Amino acid sequence: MRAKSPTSRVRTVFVSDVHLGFRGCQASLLLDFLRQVDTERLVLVGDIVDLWSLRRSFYWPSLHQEVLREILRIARSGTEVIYVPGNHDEGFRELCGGQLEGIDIRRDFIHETANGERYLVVHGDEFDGNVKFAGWLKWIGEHLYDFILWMSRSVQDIRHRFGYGYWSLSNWIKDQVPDARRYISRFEHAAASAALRLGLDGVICGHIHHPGIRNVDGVRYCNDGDWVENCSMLYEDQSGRLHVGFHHAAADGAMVPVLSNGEPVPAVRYEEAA
Ligand SMILES: [Mn+2]
Repeated sequence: MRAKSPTSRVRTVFVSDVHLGFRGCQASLLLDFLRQVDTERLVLVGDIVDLWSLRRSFYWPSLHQEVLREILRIARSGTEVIYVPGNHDEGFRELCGGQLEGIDIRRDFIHETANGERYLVVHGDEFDGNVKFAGWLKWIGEHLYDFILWMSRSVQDIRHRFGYGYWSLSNWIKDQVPDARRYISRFEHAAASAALRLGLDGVICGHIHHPGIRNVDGVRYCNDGDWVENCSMLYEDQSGRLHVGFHHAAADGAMVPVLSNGEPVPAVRYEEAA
């Protein structure tokens, strides 16, 4: 049941990179989050449905259908829902400018916070062209990245079985491999420069499955992460401040998910932006 108290209500929630139709999607955690969250505006920042994965092998469990149903229910219940399709759900970009079941579909848009700051909201694959990332990541490409995510989940399952905490192979690779770090940093600069060109205060995007809020080149770079590994979102509180949040559920105390820094994650955790 939703707790509809004015104190728990947030102004905006941004989620992306859900990848419905992909085995790695953490649909049950997302469903749990969507059922609890009370927001005036919900922004879906792309890669909500993974059409690439569906084309490779059709996978559509009822839990994934349930996530779509919950989003439609949120839209009907008076929350403004905006959908910015990404590259994995590029097929929906044809519908940009229109409405579907009360959901506004946009290629990108400018979000104004309660304190008057203006942010470019865009999925982020647009910045790949500006990112001349060398060797490693270019070589592994999209398919191998999917494989790494799958490996990461398998490692996680094994660790879970043996009583170890949450650990993400994919996040570990992103932290360890210099090329991956360089790729992320170039992506952040490309995104920041788009905001700078438009004279905005910042940019809100997803795409690289790496949540965080940072000051980059004098603007605010905000990434809402994903629901494959991080189960993260951005949210704007009533005063207009943006935060990164993580949603993890501990199953019967057997597994307490932790962040990459080793801190335990409560059932719902809203992390203050660094
Ligand atoms: Mn993407």
